[in-house]
Amino acid sequence: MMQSILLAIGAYNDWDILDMHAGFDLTQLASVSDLAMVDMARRAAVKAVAYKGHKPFGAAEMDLLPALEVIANYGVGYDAIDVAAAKQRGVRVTNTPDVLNDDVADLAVGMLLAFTRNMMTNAEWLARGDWAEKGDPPLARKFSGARVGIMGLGRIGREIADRLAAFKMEIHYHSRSAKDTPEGWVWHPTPEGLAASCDYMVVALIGGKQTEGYVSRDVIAAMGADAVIANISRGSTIDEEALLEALEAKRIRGAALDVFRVEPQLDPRFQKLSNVFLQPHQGSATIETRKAMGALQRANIRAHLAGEPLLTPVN
Ligand code: 8YV
Repeated sequence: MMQSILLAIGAYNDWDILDMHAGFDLTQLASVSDLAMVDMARRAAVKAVAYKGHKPFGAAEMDLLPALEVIANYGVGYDAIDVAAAKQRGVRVTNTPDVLNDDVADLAVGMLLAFTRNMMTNAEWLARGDWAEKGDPPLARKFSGARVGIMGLGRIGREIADRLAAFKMEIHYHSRSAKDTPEGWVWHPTPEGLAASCDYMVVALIGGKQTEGYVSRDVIAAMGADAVIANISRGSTIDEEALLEALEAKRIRGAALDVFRVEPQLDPRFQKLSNVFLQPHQGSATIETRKAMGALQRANIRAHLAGEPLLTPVN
């Protein structure tokens, strides 16, 4: 019988590679776009893919792997993977939920604080010697006690809201239906209603087609002139053109963004703005969490190959 091969696609950390080498007959590929370059006989023996990346992994890619049984995604968001195409081919898909909730929530709060307390410009002020030369920098804005709106109160959204409740903030949220929350949290049935009701709006939606442009031009228009938007979900959830226009025209106070419609070549208009705090998709990027994500990804693959139930299945 042909030995089954694990195909690891993407830029992995050394600890992941070492573990995969120890446990599997491993083939590595930098990007899913290089799939056709893998020797056909080797491709035909691939049962499992460990996928790390945001490029589309669709029907065409799956068809290059005729023995494929499982795609284990490194990340909670699996919008890059065409789950319907996988289902059609009897391919199971897994992701890495929960292990990254704390990190993503920490970053959301950190970005909002960094933005609203001018931490980046203040650090630059100090580094340039302006403190001694010019005195104190311009005053920042207060964060604690403000109204925050969470767009999408899933597992990550909830972690963000719990943290912000400790900042004495008034918690508003929008999701399809009202959730079981602590007393006083306000549910908004429409995204526009949420946008109109908060000083800070954090987008924590799931990615993919169903939320494409969910934070629409109308939602952005409903935000107050003093409001700030943060996004730690996917760039696709926001109408990016409408957001850029609002930021350029200073129709809203600002944005704290970890994700963009195109990554890593984000729209250069973002880099020209002074009313933003930008991060290069760092939500889950800590050593501890990345180790946990890799471990969960491999645990799913091992479970599948052993005929055991998947730990965190998507389909
Ligand atoms: C990425 C993420 O997986 O979990 C997600 O959905 O977006 C991230 O954790 C990470 O950037 C590796 O590609």
